[in-house]
Amino acid sequence: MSNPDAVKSVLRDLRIEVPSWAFGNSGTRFKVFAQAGVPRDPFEKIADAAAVHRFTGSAPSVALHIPWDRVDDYAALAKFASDHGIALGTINSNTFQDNDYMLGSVTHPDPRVRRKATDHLLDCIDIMDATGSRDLKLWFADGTNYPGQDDITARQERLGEALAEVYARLGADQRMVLEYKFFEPAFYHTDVPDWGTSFLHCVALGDRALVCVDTGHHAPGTNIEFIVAQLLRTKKLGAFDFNSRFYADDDLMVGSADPFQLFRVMHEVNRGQGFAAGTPITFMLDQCHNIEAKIPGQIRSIMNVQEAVAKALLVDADALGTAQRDGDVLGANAVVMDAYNTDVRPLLAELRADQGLDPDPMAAYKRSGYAETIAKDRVGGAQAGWGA
Ligand code: RM4
Ligand code: MN
Repeated sequence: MSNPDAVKSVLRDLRIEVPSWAFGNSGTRFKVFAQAGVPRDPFEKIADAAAVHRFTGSAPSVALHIPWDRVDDYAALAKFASDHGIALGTINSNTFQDNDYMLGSVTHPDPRVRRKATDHLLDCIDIMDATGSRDLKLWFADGTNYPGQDDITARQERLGEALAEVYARLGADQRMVLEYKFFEPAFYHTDVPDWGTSFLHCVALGDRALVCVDTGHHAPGTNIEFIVAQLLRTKKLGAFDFNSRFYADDDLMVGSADPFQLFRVMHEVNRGQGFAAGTPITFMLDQCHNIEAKIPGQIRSIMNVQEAVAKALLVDADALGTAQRDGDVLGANAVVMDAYNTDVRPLLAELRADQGLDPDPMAAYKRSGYAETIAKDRVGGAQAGWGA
């Protein structure tokens, strides 16, 4: 697809979900830097997510993290979101911040702890019923630090049992997306370290269990686009958690560390029909803004995703196919590089103008005074962060 109208029409329908935790304070284990105007409760996080949508037109839903976003009445929270022009999206579970989980959650050797962790996942589905969310996102911090610490195989069996119980509880329109991460917080072995492990469990569960690719959860040099292509051809790609990394799970703004990698990923998504109407893929950001302002950090990230998608859509599929069939190595590579090296910013500015948006979302946000208003209004109370 190299026609600009077709590119615009895909971009108009592209929906990128933002994470509620991106609006709270975050940092490293060395220091969390508090910022003025940070939300003090889930409602204020939703208001900030709605601001990102107002300026980008591309972020109509916000993912929640339980228990960080626990409220008494989830239907009321969903109503608050819809009054602000957005919806509640993926429910992210948390089985990593309780003392009981020191040796694992659903893979823990003690059945009492496994029960507690599984019950939390079931509670998350109750919340999805109230919010109207489609996806339950599972990320397990489970693993061991020392050889021999626990039985790796037994832990896989325990994981499979817990997942089967949770899967059986899903409603007909609900799905489970299973994230993998190669290390951290466990250092010797991780129970869901790679796409293959996630894939095996999802295949065993059924059609509504799908793999989530968090771009930051790979070893340096991993060919992430290959994983994406493989999951697309086997119909097991359910979601992305987008972010950038230089070293570990840095959770930096997507497209900031390696925009070319993001483009290569988007090229495979496009090749695998991942942007087609009714796509099964949830495109989500999973980021933290430790030192930069959070709302514009999210706006910039959405723009980075849009740029990578636009460039991927500009790849001339016919020319590429011809060059590939002819064994024209340099020609095929040139087709891909021509698309990547196109400046798509004017096209995106035009699209925003067509949509009645400001062509420059960053400048429009700055001018809007929203940052000053929340800094003035949100005084007192406890600012949100990981764990609140
Ligand atoms: C994990 C993982 C999850 C996210 C948490 C906050 O590393 O990426 O998706 O919910 O961090
Ligand atoms: Mn993630």
